[in-house]
Amino acid sequence: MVKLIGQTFIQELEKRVKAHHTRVIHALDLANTLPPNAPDSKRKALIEQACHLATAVAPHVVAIKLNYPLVLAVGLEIAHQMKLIVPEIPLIADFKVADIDNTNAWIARHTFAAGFDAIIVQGFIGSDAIQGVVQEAKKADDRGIILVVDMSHPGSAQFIHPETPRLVDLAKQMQVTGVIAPGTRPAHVRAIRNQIGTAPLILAPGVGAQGGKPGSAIAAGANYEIIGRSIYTAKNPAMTAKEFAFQTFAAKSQLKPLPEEEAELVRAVAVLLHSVGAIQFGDFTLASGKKSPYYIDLRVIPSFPMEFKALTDLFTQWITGYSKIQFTRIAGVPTAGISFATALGNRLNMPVLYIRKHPKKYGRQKRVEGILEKGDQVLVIDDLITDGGSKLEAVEALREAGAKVTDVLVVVDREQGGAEQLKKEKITLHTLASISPIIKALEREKRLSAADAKRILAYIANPD
Ligand code: OMP
Repeated sequence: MVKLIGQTFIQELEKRVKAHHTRVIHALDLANTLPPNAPDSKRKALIEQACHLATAVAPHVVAIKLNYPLVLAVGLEIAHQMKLIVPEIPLIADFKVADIDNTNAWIARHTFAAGFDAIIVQGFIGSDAIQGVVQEAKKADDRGIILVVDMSHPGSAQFIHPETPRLVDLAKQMQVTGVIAPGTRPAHVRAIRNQIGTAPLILAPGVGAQGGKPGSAIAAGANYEIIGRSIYTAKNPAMTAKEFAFQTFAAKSQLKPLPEEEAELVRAVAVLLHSVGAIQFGDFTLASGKKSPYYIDLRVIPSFPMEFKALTDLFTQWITGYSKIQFTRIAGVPTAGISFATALGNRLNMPVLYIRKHPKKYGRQKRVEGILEKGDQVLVIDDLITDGGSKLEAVEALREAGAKVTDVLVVVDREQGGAEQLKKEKITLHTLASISPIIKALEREKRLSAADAKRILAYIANPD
C-alpha cells in the first residue's frame, strides 16, 4: 500500500464522511462581495460572514476550501479565525500554486503556518517545483497536497486535458494526497481513477453552478465533490449543503459504464463493425432458415489488424474499466470466439483455453483444450449471441472439465433471448453492444438511413 503525503488530513476527511454522511467539500468563495480597498471593518465583517457560513454548513461537509480571491481580500488570518470557530473542519487553501520550487516553498510555508491543512498546486509546473511544496508539507506535520491534473472549465481541453495522463503519472509518482479532476466530465474522472488506482484521493469541482450533476463524479470514482456557489448563494446554505451531502453520500462508486461511456462504446463498436463490412444490410437467410434484414459476420475482423486491435482494446477497456468479473482463465467459443479470446488473453497476460465443437475422436477425447485446473474461474468469450445455444454447450464442456463459469462476454447481442437462456444456467451475459443501440448509432453516424433503421429496429423487436 502506498503511503501518501498528508495521512492525517486524509484520515480527518474519511472520519467526517463516516460521521456526517457526506462527500461535499464546500468552496467558500465569498470575496466578490467585498469591493477592492474596502475598509478594515468591512474586511472583518467578511471574515465573520465566512465563519458564520462555515459554522452553518459544517455538519454537512467534509472540508472547506478557501480560494485565492477571498484570502487576498481579507488576509491569511481568515484560516486562523475559522480554526477557532470550527476547529474540526479541515481547511484547504486553493492557491493553485504554479511557480518555481523556492517561491512555492515560501507560499506553502505561510499557508501551513496560517493553519491550512492542505494546499492545491498545479501539476504542470513539474516535479522539482512541486517538491518545494512537498518539503514544506512534511515539515509542517505532513499536511496535504492536492495536484491539479485536469480542470472543470471548457478551456482545460486546450492544454491541461491532453496532458492529464502524464500529470496523473506524476501525482502517483510523487505520492501526493489527492488530485483535482473535472466534476463536469464524469468520464474524465473515471479515466483518472482507472489510471491512478485506489489512491490518491480525487476531488471533483464543477458540481452545481458549472453544470456537474451531484453524485455523478463520485459514481465515476471521485472521493469528494467540491461545491461552491450552489451552496453559499443558496437561500438556506445549511439545508442546501445537507441535500448535496445526501446526494453525494448516496452515490456509490459504480463500475458499470456511465451513460456517455456506454454511448461511446456502442458508437465505437458500431462504426468499427460497419467500416470492415462485419455488419451488412439487405435480405439474408440465417442458418435457421429465417430471414433477416441484417447480417453480422465478426469472423472477418482478425483480417483487419488495426480494427482487430481496436476491438481488443474495447474488450480490455470493458473488462478492466467497468466489470467486476473475477476470472483466472479466458476461454474462446468456436470458431470466432477463439481468435478474440486469444488476442484478449495476450493483452491481459492471462491463460487462454478453447473449446472444441466435438470431442476429439482419438486420445483423451477432450473438448477443452489448454490447461485447466479444477475450480478455475473461466470467462467465456464469443463474437455474437443469438439464442445462447453454442455458449451453453461451451459452458457445459468447461463445467464438466471442472471449471467454474459464471460470465460470458460477447461483442454483439442479437437480442433474441440469449441472455435469458444463459440466466437459467446462472450465467450473466455481458455485451460490448447490443444490436438495437448499434443500429441507432449507425443512423446517427449517417451510415444507415432513418427508414432502414426503423425497418430493422421493427424486425429486431419482432423477428418472426
Ligand atoms: P462553484 O463553481 O461555485 O461550485 O465552485 C467551484 C470551486 O472549485 C471554485 O472555488 C473553483 O475555483 C474551484 N475549481 C473549479 O471550479 N474547477 C477546477 O478545475 C478546479 C477548482 C479547484 O481547484 O478547486
